[in-house]
Amino acid sequence: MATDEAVELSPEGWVRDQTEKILETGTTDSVGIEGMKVVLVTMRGAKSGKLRYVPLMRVENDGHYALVASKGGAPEHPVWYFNLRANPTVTLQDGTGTGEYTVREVDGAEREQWWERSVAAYPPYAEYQTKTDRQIPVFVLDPA
Ligand code: F42
Repeated sequence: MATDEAVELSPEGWVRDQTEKILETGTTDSVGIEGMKVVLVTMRGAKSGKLRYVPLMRVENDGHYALVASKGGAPEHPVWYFNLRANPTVTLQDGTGTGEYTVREVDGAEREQWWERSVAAYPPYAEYQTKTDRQIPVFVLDPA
């Protein structure tokens, strides 16, 4: 992903603050939610074509990651869900390391397995699922 391009930050205060802290310190280990780890994903906007930073919980297994489109159990998908559907190549920063990944939404048994890993990494996801009728989407990132 091009690095000389400007990257947009979230308009939402607390998300923007966490993103700025990661950028200032150079590591995602400088932030977290109740002690649980966060990764920083750079993706391209579906409509604007602009690059965007989206911090998400860290769900990792054997070099692959999951991204959970929970939006705190909101009735609608987060906007970034549609960005990933349109542009499935991302950069992910975990700690100080970054890599390029191809994203795919998973279903069936594969989703179940990653959902269990996601809830293990961040237990509030289970509660978020009870708050909404939509099934919370799970993306898996494979190294590009
Ligand atoms: N959100 C999650 O859903 N899951 C997580 O695991 C998670 C963890 C997390 C950890 C730390 C942290 O700081 C935030 C965390 N969040 C998590 C919140 C997450 O980063 C997002 O803020 C949240 O999911 C809401 O996503 P959203 O994309 O709906 O955010 C809105 C507020 C937003 O950024 N809107 C932008 C804006 O400018 O209004 C839109 C940006 C955008 O992508 N625009 C597209 C474009 O083309 O550029 C348009 C796309 C379209 O189709 O309209």
